[in-house]
Amino acid sequence: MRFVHIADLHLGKKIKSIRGDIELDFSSPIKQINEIMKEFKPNFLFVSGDVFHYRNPSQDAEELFIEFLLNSYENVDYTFVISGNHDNPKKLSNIYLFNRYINRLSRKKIFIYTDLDLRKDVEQENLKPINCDNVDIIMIPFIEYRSAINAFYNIGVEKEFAYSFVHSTLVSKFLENSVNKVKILLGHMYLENSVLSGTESKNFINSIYYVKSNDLDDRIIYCALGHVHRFQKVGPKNVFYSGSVIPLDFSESFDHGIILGEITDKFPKISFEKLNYKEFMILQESQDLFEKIEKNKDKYLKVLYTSLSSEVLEKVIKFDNVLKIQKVDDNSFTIDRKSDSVVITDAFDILEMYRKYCEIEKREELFPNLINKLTEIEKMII
Ligand SMILES: [Mn+2]
Repeated sequence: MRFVHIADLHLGKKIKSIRGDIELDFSSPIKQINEIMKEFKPNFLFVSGDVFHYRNPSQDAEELFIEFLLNSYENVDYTFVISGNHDNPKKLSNIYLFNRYINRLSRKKIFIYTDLDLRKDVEQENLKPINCDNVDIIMIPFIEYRSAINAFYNIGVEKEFAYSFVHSTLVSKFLENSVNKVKILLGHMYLENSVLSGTESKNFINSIYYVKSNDLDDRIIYCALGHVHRFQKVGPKNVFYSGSVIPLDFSESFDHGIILGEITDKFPKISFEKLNYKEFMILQESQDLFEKIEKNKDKYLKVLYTSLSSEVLEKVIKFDNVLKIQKVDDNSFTIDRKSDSVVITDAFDILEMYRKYCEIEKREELFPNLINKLTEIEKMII
């Protein structure tokens, strides 16, 4: 049995730049994935969440995804899609309406499963894997912390373990109804010990969202994960993030692509296929800055400087490939990403979460006025 595992497409994502919003090119990577599938002929395609970047994706982004799904009808027997934290579950369900109809007419199938579906199945005690050609597929879309905790409010597990516990409970419920030996899990989650990239949503990659590797059942022979944007295997088991299919901003200067897998006798063999895409590159102020900008016409550039004159800067921003310029303090050009993955200790503390958001995203402090208002509101709720 052969499969393709992709995740974190973030279709429609735009980059803020000195010349306005730049739309990333997704049609080329999608085309490449289609071509790979045509050649590799997988039985299964796994899309592990974050299909769209914005909750209300553009018409173009939506069209691209629908075309991608139609293409997978040609090249793949079974396609599975789960929702990620970026996805609007309603949007994905609506796209699924068409596929549900086509599914009835075709031997080939497409399944889209969102957190709303999961919630419904939990309520109706109807958690069971989808069985295709003697393979059991378990799907766990991204679950928001609060709804995870609400679903299992009386579990009596400490807060920091609760989220992981909810996942292990769900997996074992699914497994109770699993009959086939080959069990595959699709999930959109932040696994403990995974190595982050720079573009995951800060609100969903803190320690309360940790899922422990041990909570992923040993009987699952391949975990196709999404959420962390860097391709990697986590731990000794066959737990893989395929990473985002293309770099999503300047913090992702490592290889991006998709996973091809083949399972014989319960042992998955995995290979990583890098795609061709436009790269992001950070240039530092130097004597040969203009040559470097010229030489990297095919990349998106960000220029860091300490002391360039405004005349030089004006010349710099005339180059189409320069998306950002940034003045950095002192002579160290190091950008500290560590401070960006600040641990948010209490997900119930809205004020604290918003403060962190402002600190990380906007790099500014909260207005005292807002603090007072929010505190008032909180008091009303409690
Ligand atoms: Mn993502």
